[in-house]
Amino acid sequence: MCSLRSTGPTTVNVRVTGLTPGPHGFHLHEYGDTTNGCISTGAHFNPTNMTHGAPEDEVRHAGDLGNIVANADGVAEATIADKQIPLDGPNTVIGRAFVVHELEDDLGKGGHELSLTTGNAGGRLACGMLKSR
Ligand SMILES: [Cu+2]
Ligand SMILES: [Zn+2]
Repeated sequence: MCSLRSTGPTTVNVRVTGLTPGPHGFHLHEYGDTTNGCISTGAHFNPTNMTHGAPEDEVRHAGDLGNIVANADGVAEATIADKQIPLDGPNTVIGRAFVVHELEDDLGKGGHELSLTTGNAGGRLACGMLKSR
């Protein structure tokens, strides 16, 4: 059976523990590959060849999901609904990976040399592959 999904948003329920309190960049990266840890997940998923931005921006990577914010106990919980991360079709999230970063994602507006590629979000703390259902 094959199923096609319309262009409605995909909802991601996030819960990450053990973080430092505060914002952490959260992205969908290109590859669902953790052979060498989170570095193997490649760059931000970017099928339309855009620069890095905020989830609400017109110009953004499809994988740019902004920041998740950890509370004083180091727990970040979020529900993210986004139209650029479909479950089916050529730009599917399946086979890719979510990555949580060390630092806050500046959403492309920080003026740092990495702002327009990674949001200057620092190292990769955790990642998780998306396998097909
Ligand atoms: Cu990332
Ligand atoms: Zn990006």
